[in-house]
Amino acid sequence: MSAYQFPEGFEWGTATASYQIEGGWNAGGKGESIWDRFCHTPGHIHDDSVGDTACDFYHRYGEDIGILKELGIKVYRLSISWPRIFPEGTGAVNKEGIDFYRNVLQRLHDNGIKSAVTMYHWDLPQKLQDRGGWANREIADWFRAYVKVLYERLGDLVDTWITLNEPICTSMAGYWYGEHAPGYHDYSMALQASHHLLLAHGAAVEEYRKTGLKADIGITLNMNMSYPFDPKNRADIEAAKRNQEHSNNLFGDPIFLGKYPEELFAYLEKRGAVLPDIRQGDIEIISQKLDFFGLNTYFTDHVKADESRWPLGALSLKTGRPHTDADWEVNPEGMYDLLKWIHGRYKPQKLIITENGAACNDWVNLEGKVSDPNRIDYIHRYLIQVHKAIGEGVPVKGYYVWCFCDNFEWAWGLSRRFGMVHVDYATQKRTPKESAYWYSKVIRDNGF
Ligand code: GCO
Repeated sequence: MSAYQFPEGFEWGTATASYQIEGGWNAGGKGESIWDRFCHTPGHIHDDSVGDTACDFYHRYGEDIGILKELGIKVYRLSISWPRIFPEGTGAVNKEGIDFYRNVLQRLHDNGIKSAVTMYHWDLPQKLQDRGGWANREIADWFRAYVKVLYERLGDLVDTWITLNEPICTSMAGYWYGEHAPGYHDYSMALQASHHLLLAHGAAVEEYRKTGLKADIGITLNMNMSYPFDPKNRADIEAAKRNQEHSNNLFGDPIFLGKYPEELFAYLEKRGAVLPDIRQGDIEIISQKLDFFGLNTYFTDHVKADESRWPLGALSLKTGRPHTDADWEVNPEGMYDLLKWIHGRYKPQKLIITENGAACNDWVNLEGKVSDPNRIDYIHRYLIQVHKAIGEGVPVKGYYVWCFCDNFEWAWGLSRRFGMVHVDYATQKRTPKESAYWYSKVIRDNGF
């Protein structure tokens, strides 16, 4: 028996996303995505890299699934590239795209690995961006038509469905701070896009329930705790509350409580933001019952009140705690606090941690190995907190490490390594890091 034993059947997994690993950006009939366009336009990516080839998963999935199998991974989370299925966003289905994902899913199945499929992990067809993307309300219908095809053509091979990944990043990073595709800087547009993302999510759930498919369906939200920088300062306490409502409740409340956070909306309006156009019936579509809550979490925020920060009046500051190579604070207790907070507020019947992990400055050493003790320590510490929360009744049923392999980290390009498997981008050679072997043993022992 391990000192930290996890419940029987705990789903140990690892996650990836299409644009970050697949490459083959114009192979097999795939259409252009907003990330192709964004990366091909100079000035957007930290190291000037592009995701054209990434980890070449498009051609090397067989090898990667072999490594997953060797490590004993129980669940593999991957995403579907919308423009691989619909090169034009809507209209004709690209059969080669369907075949590619069927082959991947079949291979996982044959190796006894369960699949968790995200239907949208940020690579929108460029053709739909040309029509306004997430700022256009019609996108809920475009998404509905796309997911219907996924249910029909892949449904027999998928074990878990995830509608959207981190919709707040799609809206805020894409339409407000412009760090992500399509790179706009308009807060009110970002709020409107958030509402359309929620509508699209609801449309996907509604469509799914008509299919009779038995797999679970949920959504992946990224959340984190916001603590006041000075816990005795009234203004900091309020700024932390606003910050947390913005990062957690903006999406969590409408989905799980059927209402938008009113106080936050009142504050935003007072500050001059234009609130989204919410129509009759929208909230009902958005708040349908889900089978699980998918959580991505990495760090915590320490928030100081700062009027000059528009619109939230909140500034996140460092506190002297350790940081990963992504410059994200290592704060495992934040995982425990967050799980308790989600459980208390939303009471999901089932929770899966669909992403957690660390970027580290790894390289292959003289012996051909990759030693990554900080990643092991990070995962170890966070899992201790997950275990504690489970012990107190939080129904966490699975944990997926982000990421299976090093990959294209969005605006950071190839400069941040999150993988348990090292990728040499020049040769595409894979080298499992020490963390991969460590995690493999955790899976075998169902604990540590
Ligand atoms: C996200 C995405 C992943 C990231 C990971 C590390 O959270 O941004 O889901 O695609 O790569 O989180 O930043």
